[in-house]
Order: sequence, then C-alpha cells, then structure tokens
Amino acid sequence: MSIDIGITGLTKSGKTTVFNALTKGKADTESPGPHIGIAKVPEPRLQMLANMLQPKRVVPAEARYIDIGAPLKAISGQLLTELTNVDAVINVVRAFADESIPHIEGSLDIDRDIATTNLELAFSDLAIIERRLGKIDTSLKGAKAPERQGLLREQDFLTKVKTDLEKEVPIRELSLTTDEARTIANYQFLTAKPLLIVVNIGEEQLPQAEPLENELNSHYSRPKCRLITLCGKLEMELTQLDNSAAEGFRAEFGMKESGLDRAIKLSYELLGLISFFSIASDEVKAWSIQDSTNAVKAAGKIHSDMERGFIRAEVISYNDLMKCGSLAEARKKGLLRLEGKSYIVKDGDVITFLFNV
Ligand SMILES: Nc1nc2c(ncn2[C@@H]2O[C@H](COP(=O)(O)OP(=O)(O)OP(=O)(O)O)[C@@H](O)[C@H]2O)c(=O)[nH]1
Ligand SMILES: [Mg+2]
Repeated sequence: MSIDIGITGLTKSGKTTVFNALTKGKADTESPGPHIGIAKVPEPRLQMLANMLQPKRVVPAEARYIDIGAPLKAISGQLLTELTNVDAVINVVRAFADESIPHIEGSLDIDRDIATTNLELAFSDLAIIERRLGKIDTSLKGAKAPERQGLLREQDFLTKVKTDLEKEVPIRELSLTTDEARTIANYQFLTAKPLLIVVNIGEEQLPQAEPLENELNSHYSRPKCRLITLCGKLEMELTQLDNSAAEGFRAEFGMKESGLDRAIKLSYELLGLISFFSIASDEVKAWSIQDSTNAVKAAGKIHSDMERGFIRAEVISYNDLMKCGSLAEARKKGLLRLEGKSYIVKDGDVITFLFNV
C-alpha cells in the first residue's frame, strides 16, 4: 500500500510535465491521461542502513501519483473515484510564459488560478453535500426516533460545512471533533485533503524561484497547505540524466534540491507521515506510516498476516543502530528492545516483526 497523490490543475498548466518530473516518467504531454506512476520516496537513512547491513534487496517506500488530466468539473465515474481516494492533492499552477501555448484564461495570473482550482475542489465537495442532504431529507420522512437523531446530527453538521465551503473555507481548515472528522473521512471530500500547490515556473524564472515562493507562501501558508515553485520542464529533462549530471545542472541553475525530493518531502509533512525500516529475510525496506501508529498496525502495513499473527516487535532506533555499527553489537549492548502491540512506532525505528501464522 503506497501513498496516493492526485495531480490537478487548469488545462495546460503543466500537470503531465510535473507528473513526469515526479515519477521519472515519460507520459506523452499531448495525451490527456489519466497517467499513473510510481515514485520512490527519497530516504537517505535507507541507503545508510543498506551499507551497514548489506542485504540482498533494498526497497524504498513508494508514492503513487495520478495525473487526472481532465478538468475537475468534467470528471466522473471511475476517475472521480480515483481522485476521491487519494491521500493528498497537488495543484499545478502555471507561471511559465509561452506564447505558443495559450493560457486557458487568456493571461498569466497565479492568484486567480489558485483561487479557480480551489473553487473547483469546493464545488465537487458541495455537490456531494447537496446530494447527501437531499437523501437525508427523504430518509427523515420515514425515520424512527433513534435513526432520526443521527440523521439530524449529520444534516446539521453538513449544513455547517456547506456554509463554510460557500465562504471559500476548505474543509481542511475546519477544526473538527473526532466524531466530525470520522464523518468527513467517510465522504473523502477533496477540500479535506492536504494540498500542495506547485507553481510551475519557466526556466528563465529560476533566479526568482525562491523569492517568488516566499512571497506566495506569505499568502498561502494555511493549515495543511503548502506551496512550492518548481520548473516542471527542466525537472522533467533532468530525470533523463544520471544523478551526477543532474546535480551538475542543478548547481549551474542554482537549484539546491531536486523538485521531486522537495515535493515528496512536503507531501509527507502535510500528511503527517514518518518512516520506519523493516529488516527481514535479507531485505531492508522503508515504509511510510501515519505518525502515532502502533506496532501491530505498522506490521499490517507490511502484510495482513503480520498484523493478525503479531507476537512482538524487535526495535532499535536508526541512530542507536548507526552508533553501534552492527546488529550484533546493538544486541550485545542491549539496545534491541522487545515491544508489544501497542508500542507507538517512532520515525526511524528499525524493526523486525515476530509473528506466527
Ligand atoms: N516553456 C515552457 N513550457 C512548459 C513548461 N511546463 C510545461 N510546458 C509546456 O506546456 C505544455 C502543456 O504542458 P502539460 O504538462 O501537457 O500540461 P497539462 O496541464 O498536462 O495539459 P493538459 O493535460 O492538456 O491540460 C506542454 O507543451 C509543455 O511542454 C515550462 O516550464 N516552460
Ligand atoms: Mg496533461
């Protein structure tokens, strides 16, 4: 199970270009999509562990990107289901100037385009709410007391959410009770998902990438929302080079880090994800889990058998293991802990699960 990230944005904003950059893909930008691709989650600690443990296989965590292709208001059916199931949304906003590629709105305007896509996401949620409110109305007619109460509570809550959406407040910004959050999760609302705004700049704008990003972030740093500038076209071209050549180019353009790495890192932060590492049968693997996940659920991330037959987890922190230099040394020093089902997995934990099936 990987993390799923949906890519949306206005027509010709550079969605497929950014998708290619993120997944090192070669999707045809002329084809609308949807395009689906996998990116390996950058995790420097995984390589360090591999250097120490010398396993046969080293397996990074994966993120799955879905370039929806079509405008939000035009999607339905399977594609809409795909989008509503993603964990986070990337909104690609065009900042590059190119006369030969007409802008759908006739001119470049980053703020307007961010607002337009936010509205489209809100419309999608409003449509779901309207439909549900209609159904609640019908059900209320024949409902008996206990059921009635639940329906009325839901009606009341959804009406409040609707009012907020109409005032352009996305669901991700609402402070919800646990109960309300659970109701929201059932609906998979688009504005409830963390949002990464990717401002797609042209190569000639690279010197302004940082100041532009800082300026835009002063308006758009909202809860569960981040913004980065990225040159999709250049990043896409760089994925075709080997690492050292790509680094060389980045240095030349004054880019510190790959756009792919930054985008994934920010998505991780937005989603509240942490990494742990499993070591077993000559494999070292990195996994992504929600912060505050317990050991038995973390085991379930690897395999449902491991969750069902969970006995114990043998755990050491990445830092402790690195300090010891080997598992044998860590064991000698008593740094390998045995933990039970309810142990809360920490970022960087190196875990061997003991289970029986
Ligand atoms: N000059 C320039 N062109 C770019 C840049 N990014 C994307 N393009 C071009 O803009 C066009 C549209 O990019 P796509 O990635 O296809 O955009 P899209 O949002 O996927 O487009 P649709 O799927 O048709 O809505 C392509 O011809 C890209 O090569 C850029 O930074 N600079
Ligand atoms: Mg496209």
